[in-house]
Amino acid sequence: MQPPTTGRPTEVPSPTISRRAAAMSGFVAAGVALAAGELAAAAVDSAQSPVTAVGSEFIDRFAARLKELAVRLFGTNDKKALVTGIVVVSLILGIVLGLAARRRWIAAPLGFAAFGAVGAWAMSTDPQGTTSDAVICAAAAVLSGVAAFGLLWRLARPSAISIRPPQDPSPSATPVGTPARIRQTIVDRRAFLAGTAGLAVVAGSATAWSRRVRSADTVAAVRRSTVLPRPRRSTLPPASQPFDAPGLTPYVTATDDFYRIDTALLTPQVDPAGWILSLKGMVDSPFSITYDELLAMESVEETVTIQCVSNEVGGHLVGNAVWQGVPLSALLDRAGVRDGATQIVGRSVDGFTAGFPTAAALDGRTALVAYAMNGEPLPADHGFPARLVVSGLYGYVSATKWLESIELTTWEDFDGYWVPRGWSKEGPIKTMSRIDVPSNDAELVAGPQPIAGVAWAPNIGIERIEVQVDDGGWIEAELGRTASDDTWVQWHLAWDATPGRHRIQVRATDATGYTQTAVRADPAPDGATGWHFRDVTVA
Ligand SMILES: Nc1nc2c(c(=O)[nH]1)N[C@H]1C(S)=C(S)[C@@H](COP(=O)(O)O)O[C@H]1N2
Ligand SMILES: [Mo]
Repeated sequence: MQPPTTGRPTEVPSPTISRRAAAMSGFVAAGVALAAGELAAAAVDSAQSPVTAVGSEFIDRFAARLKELAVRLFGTNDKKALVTGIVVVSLILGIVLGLAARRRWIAAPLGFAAFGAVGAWAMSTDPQGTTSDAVICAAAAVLSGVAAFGLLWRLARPSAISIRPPQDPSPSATPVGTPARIRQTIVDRRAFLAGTAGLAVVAGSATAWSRRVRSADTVAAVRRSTVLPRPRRSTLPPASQPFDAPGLTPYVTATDDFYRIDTALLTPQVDPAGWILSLKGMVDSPFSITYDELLAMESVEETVTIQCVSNEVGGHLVGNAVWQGVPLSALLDRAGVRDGATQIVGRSVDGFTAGFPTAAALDGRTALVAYAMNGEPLPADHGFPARLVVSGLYGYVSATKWLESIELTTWEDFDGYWVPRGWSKEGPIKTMSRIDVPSNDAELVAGPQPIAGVAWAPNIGIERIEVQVDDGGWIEAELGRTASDDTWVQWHLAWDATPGRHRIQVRATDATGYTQTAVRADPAPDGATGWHFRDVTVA
């Protein structure tokens, strides 16, 4: 407590708030502000809140530029970590504002306003945010934050009261000259604690409720009631495979097991009722179609393996699914591609873009505006209501999810999302093979042991798989059946395992006659290379 500096000796010391109470007030008020922002976002049914908009901005602006981080960034856990980071930083800033308010109270409301401005700016510039939603959410956050701060500040401020000195029962103990009444400052600690706890609980429940509302898979219900049309043609997986080995990747990847890669902090929940797909740019007759119109068009079902450029040798960012959709060429024919339109750019509702050569859509390969995966409408995570699937191209240059427009432009005029972030403009999938069985560091018994895995060169096809154990010769493996050259192939080799430590390597040769290079390269900037190997011990 500060000693009185001026005035009469009996004056009450100027009421100051303890550092701890000030920090606590700022911390809780920041939490209230964040919660109010989430609540407002849920109330106006905005795809972004101030927090997620700042997170999305962060992804687009900084993190993606660090290639190493970018490879991992897309994992869902990292997205949670990013949101947690933003919340923690905000709460710390709240503490700083609380402490600053001890010197100049106005610092707190000004700080909250600045805070809100950042959130509003991020939301209004986000492809999934609107300026009006941004203003509503930021205003709710700032007003609630300042109100909560003001309330806690009042509760924390010592109040001056005058009390009667305690009456000591033994008269001799009463010093001479004790005044009849003294003035003291007290802090009602109970009220302050009740205030902080109450606000913290309210903020916590509001956040929890808003998060549930905002992350709800609203697409799930629509998907259930969607009846898929019958495709004109189906290139379906073979009914059976010639071999199986425990641990071998299934030929068709179950939708739930399919890898997921995207920059979206929250999976876009696109209501097909309000969705249209536009074909525009360098075309003779631009047009837009609704979800029902897309489903009414003649469709095909194709089995296609797609892969992420970030996949490491031996990695699992690759999957094979049966995709149903409208051939991209049918939509392009209807629009009439102009001469010189050398690039097709898919744009997502979340602002993501991917561009690939127009030639890829017209050279006869499988290129679809897909709306179904493995016999069901696309799940939200995989791009509902529609996405692109182009055989032979990495996802980052082709497979735009939550597709909103297809724009024809020139190769030079536009770079997709990942290109300015250091990834190659062209992204043909590199011929690749992977060992699934045995697992790394497996301990095997001597005798017959399966060596098996998958290999892929979508749009080209795999010609031959060879396996090498230690320094032995390359032995050709048996290949499984495929739906087409758009998919991976399972391979298998019966190995007579001999005791000792062994290194097993695999390499694929594709239908062009190209054999995978042994040269190890990282995924950046245009896909990993090298032979996958497994080290095992045989006893
Ligand atoms: N809208 C959008 N579409 C996107 C992406 C994205 O970040 N946003 N990522 C692309 C990348 S890098 C890949 S590898 C594939 C992955 O598709 P999947 O998640 O269905 O496996 O989606 C592509 N489509
Ligand atoms: Mo990717």
